[in-house]
Amino acid sequence: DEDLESVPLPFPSISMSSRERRWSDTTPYASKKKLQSWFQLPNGNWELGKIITTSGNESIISLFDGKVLKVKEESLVPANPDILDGVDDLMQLSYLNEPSVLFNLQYRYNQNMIYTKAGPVLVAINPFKKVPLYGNDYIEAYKRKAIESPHVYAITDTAIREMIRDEVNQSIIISGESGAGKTETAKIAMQYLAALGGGSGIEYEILKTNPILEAFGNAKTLRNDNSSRFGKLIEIHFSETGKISGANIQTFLLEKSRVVQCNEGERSYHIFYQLCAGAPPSLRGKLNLQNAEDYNYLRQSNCYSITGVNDAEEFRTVMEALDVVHISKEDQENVFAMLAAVLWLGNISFTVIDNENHVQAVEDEGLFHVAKLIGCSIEDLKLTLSTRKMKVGNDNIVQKLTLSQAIDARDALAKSIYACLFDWLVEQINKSLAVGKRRTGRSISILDIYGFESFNRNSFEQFCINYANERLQQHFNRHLFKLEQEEYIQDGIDWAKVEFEDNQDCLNLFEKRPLGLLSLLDEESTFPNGTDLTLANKLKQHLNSNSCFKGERDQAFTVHHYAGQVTYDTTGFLEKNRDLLHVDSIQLLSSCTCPLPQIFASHMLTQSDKPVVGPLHKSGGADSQKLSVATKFKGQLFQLMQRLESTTPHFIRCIKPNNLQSPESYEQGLVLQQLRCCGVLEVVRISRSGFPTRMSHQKFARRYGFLLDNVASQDPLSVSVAILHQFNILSEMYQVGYTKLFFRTGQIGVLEDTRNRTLHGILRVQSCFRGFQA
Ligand code: AOV
Ligand code: MG
Repeated sequence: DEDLESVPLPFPSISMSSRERRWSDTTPYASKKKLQSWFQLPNGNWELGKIITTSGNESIISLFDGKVLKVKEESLVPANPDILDGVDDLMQLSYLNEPSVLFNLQYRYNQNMIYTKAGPVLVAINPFKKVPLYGNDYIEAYKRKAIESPHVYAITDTAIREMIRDEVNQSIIISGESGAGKTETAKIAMQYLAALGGGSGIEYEILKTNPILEAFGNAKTLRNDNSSRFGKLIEIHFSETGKISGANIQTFLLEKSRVVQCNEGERSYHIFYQLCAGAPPSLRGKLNLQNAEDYNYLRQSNCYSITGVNDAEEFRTVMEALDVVHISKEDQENVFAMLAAVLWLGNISFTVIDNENHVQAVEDEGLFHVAKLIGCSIEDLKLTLSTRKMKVGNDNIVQKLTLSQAIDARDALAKSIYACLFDWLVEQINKSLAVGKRRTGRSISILDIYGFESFNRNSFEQFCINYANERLQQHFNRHLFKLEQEEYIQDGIDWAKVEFEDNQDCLNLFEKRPLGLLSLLDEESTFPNGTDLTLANKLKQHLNSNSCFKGERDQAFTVHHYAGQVTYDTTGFLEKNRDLLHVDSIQLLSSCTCPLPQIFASHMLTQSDKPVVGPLHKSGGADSQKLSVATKFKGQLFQLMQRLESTTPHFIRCIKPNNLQSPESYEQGLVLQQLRCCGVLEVVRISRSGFPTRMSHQKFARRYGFLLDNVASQDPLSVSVAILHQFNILSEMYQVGYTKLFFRTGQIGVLEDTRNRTLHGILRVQSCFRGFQA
């Protein structure tokens, strides 16, 4: 241990850029004897050992299982002294390197301490089991600050306090790969907000939006049994007294292809299985509901249930929740009718009617039930699914469809109905949660989007999801690295620059015009003769020199994302990006006697960005012109980022310890890869080497000036300096900038405590005094 005393704190390295070396501290230390050290085993895992002797550039180390090895000095990485085992902020580690961080997180994880701070960021490792960290007792303890251990509650508490103190809106931004725990974390944060800001009853409604949106927007994937297939920003508003006054939910790009198609072992949206399993007999009768196995759309993936989940029970929870958010029984029944209609659509089949392979929908129970459920005639439905009205010159003609065209028309209708239903539900929920007239404009937003995904086969959906994650990563980088560095430089502060993995190049690959992925995709989508193959060739032709891009065989391409390489298969890209619904289908919906299809049709028409070319009145042939899916999504993401920019962000990074959704295993390699790619370790480094807390001279003087024994000057800078001196804040713990004071982590805490104690004292004296007067 004496040896350790003499080891200097490693100083941030300035120019190590290679990924592998970024986190190995380079402090020469191995000449010290008996030091604990990490040694990397051939399988990549790290093991702790003690250095026995060192000669030349070779060391003899003994591992804890008794093995003694001769190793190259550079293969050793310094370990921290035992006293630092399991520290709750990685910033406290003397040696900041990958094995030390991994070990620290694992040490805590093994004791159910799934939360650890990495400087300003909260790291949450998915326990995949119930951990005793939640509920009213814990909420109360965090509220009273009786517990200091890192937690979602603690970060949410900070957000509330800063919202009140600084009068600035806050955001809690949760990121991580698919299955890492974002949605659960978002719910835990909402729970805390509801407990602290509750009282009006609206908080209960807000919590009940979760089972509804999860039923309609989550599904079982190969990565996560409850995977979010949409992005969500919930903005929770507060009144002047700090009570919740309402909320607003914005959703992003629901994966609608899942309604008509999903992979082996995955499921469609939960609500379909819940409805089939849990609908009460009267509803079953009205909707002619069958078992999930009887519907083609649900049958194709060969997966109907999720271990540990009772769909029937979940259905009751959803129905109750719909009541709570004031969706009338009548509307609820309409919603279920739409779901049943979607399911029956998938059962509609076609027969060939001529020798040109044209088809017609078969008049079987599928066709019959759909017509009944949406409220149209069987004949109209049959025509819509089997023909397309065209305008050739001045003539209106009716074109018959081939089998694949008819199936596309049918599936497009099913997807549209479902996506419209989802949007409509969110709209109803927002009406119910609407912030009253007494809005203060103060809010805390929680962002929970679909996490980074990489499957064996990746399609348009993964392309969009991973693009969104790329944007979010940029926001994270901007706040924690770029802005930080810029602010230091602007204010004349001297500090060591930390290298971080900037993902700007990858974003450029997506967004650059005219030669970026999105532009080229849109261009090809507007060409009548464009196909997924011509798209792939075009991408390869224009982007092959881009270092984030690689053309692949067949019609595939690879993108180097911040979180790893993903190969996308362009099959289906154009169709999904165009996302066209036949005018005939919109026309059918608008003529239905049921209220929801009518609403959907009018939405589709008003949402198209250019007027529809004579579809409804004249029998024109054009499909409704609208923005492509990718472009619309990009616009949404830009808007989202703008909204987040105006808030103070609080970041939570969710990590999954294994790919099996299992509580038992902690795979070092997997955790490390996530820590590396999302820059958690750089954040620690920057926080440790930097001055994360800052306050303008004015604000600092105003806030703590009254604590001064002697006030010699009114000038904010002089007052600030006097405060720093009176409280003996060590000079290496702060820097005085041109406009602001910069503090190392934890320094402002001392002053805040004194301030609170003093204020408390003053209040007590005042109330004693009043009591005395009375
Ligand atoms: P995600 O939101 O990050 O994935 P979830 O929040 O759905 O991931 O978490 C996946 C599963 O992990 C949950 O269903 C729980 O079983 C478990 N889990 C996560 N956090 C906790 C926790 N704090 N305590 C207990 N179990 C937990 V995705 O939506 O797929 O990107 O698109
Ligand atoms: Mg999720």
